[in-house]
Amino acid sequence: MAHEKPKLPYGYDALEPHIDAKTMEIHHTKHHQAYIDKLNAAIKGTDLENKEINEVLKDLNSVPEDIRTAVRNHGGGHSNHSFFWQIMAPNAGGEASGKVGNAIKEAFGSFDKFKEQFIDAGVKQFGSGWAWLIVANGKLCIDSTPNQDTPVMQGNTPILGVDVWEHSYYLRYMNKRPDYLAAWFNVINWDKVNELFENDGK
Ligand code: MN3
Repeated sequence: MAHEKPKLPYGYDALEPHIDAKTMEIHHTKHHQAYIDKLNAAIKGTDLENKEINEVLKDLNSVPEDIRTAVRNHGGGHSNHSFFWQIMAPNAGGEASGKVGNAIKEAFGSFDKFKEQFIDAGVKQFGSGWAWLIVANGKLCIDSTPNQDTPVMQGNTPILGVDVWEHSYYLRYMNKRPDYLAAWFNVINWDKVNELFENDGK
């Protein structure tokens, strides 16, 4: 089964004014689709075609060497963007609530301290990549990855992640990545983050 792009669970303009409709449309229809097309081309005719993408990314060393880089980059891109659409929502944002809200306070001292450190991780990720909130060995941590790498590749569980590739913010924020990251906190879908957190809680 070839990989397919998940439908965006809201309209392209639903995250305005924080994330503009044009960026959302190009990001979803062009960038995400390109990762999927290149991933499908790389794994065509191999047994990887029938595996969940995160199962493949967890064990990159077992991917044949001639397609490993393509699977890492484009499979990572497919996984990361499928995740990204879900952890944003209209009429969302604000302080984290529920179990993850409590866990964030416990791990970082306060929500504001968490927000500051998370934005800092996104700002300091040199070049393209992602900033993450992950569960690693049962503990909440902030992480960042270059390119389309994902914490899944290290065996960790992302519960929140933000794309800091320029294509995710340049039309509205131009070179001001910190402004994009601050605005992005207004569209975080904490209900979904709680669901991801509780599922990993076992
Ligand atoms: Mn992107």
